[in-house]
Amino acid sequence: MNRTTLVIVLLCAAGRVAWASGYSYTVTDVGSLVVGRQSGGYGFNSAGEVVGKGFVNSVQYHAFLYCGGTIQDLGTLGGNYSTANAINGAGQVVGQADTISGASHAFLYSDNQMQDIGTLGGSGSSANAMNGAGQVVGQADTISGASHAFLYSDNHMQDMGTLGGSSSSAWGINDAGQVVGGSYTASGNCHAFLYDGGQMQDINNLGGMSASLAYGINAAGQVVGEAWTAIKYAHAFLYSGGRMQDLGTLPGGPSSQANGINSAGQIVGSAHTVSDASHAFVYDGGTMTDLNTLIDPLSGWTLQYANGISDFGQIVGSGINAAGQQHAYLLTRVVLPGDANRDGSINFKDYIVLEANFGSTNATWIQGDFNGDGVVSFKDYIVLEGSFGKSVPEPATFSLLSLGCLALVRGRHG
Ligand SMILES: [Ca+2]
Ligand SMILES: [Ca+2]
Repeated sequence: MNRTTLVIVLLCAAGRVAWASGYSYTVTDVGSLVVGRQSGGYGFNSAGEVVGKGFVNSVQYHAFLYCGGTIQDLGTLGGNYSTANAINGAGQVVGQADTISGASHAFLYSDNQMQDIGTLGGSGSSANAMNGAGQVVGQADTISGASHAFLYSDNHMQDMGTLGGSSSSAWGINDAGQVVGGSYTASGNCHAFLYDGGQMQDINNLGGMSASLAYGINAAGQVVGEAWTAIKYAHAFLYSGGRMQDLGTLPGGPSSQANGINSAGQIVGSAHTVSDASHAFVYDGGTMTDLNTLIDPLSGWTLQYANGISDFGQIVGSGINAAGQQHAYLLTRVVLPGDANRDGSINFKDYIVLEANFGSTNATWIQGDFNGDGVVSFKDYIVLEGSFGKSVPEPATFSLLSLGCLALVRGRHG
């Protein structure tokens, strides 16, 4: 078959009925520390290492680190409980763990050692996020007993202050050192903040929203979180370019919260459905989609919470698996054979990529080497032809129904 013939074949393929049976993500069960016990996934890095907490008996839970199919108990600071909230590219883990005295303290786990990073003079602290440079943020009790957002760097815990009220907490930090969280104001409302260059800025400017909390920030300084309306339901928000935008809810659901955003601006979180279930969502291109519609329904999973999304499109969270147990999960985007530009559709854009690189050696997927033999050849055309016209499922149609009566969602983790 010469190339002209192939173009004709592809044109004919394009006229066929669109492929409709694919799924956008595969689900990896992170497992549990003890067989039959629950786990939750709260953070991960680009290497696919996942951290969270797993029950070790009916009441106690420990921080875990999952890597390549193996799950490791990170222990505690001497007490009964610990939770890991974030891991960076260097494999450093942060969270909070009980000490022998029963106080919960922020920890930094590095080189197989869990280190107590202390408090701001009070009894307790917790670490919620960390960036690539190892800077840690969270909240810690002060000498006066108030809980303040902190920034921990170079073995020093700094009090970030508040927006004028009694307490604050920090939930996200990017590699530029910008920090987001929530703080009480002098008038007693909790407002999302962006901390940049030593200044804590109130970013609660969404019309009609009386309170807000920020949970995540990407490299471009875009912030996500949740904001409460006058009718006491939280909605996921995106703060970008000085403006806070309501991201809405799943169709018919009353509430949502956004937990993570990657450098491409894709957002994940959780939202209540019309039937009062908590479902993980991805927000991309202006649409909020229930992640449960983007996995194989035969997997048996119900994805309840999504806590982070990587620049590669991997998602970490917690849900109910086919055995009925709540486990941490890792979602990996399915790349369709022939999708050279990875936009979820196999069409002439991919053909043009392959055409441009035809005959190249030491080639990669994005250059058109779909069969992995290193050469862009007719074998790759055949792969492309076999998928031509296919695409991942379209996001569910967004519709607004009457609001249900549901409890307020609070806190980042499910
Ligand atoms: Ca494509
Ligand atoms: Ca090839």
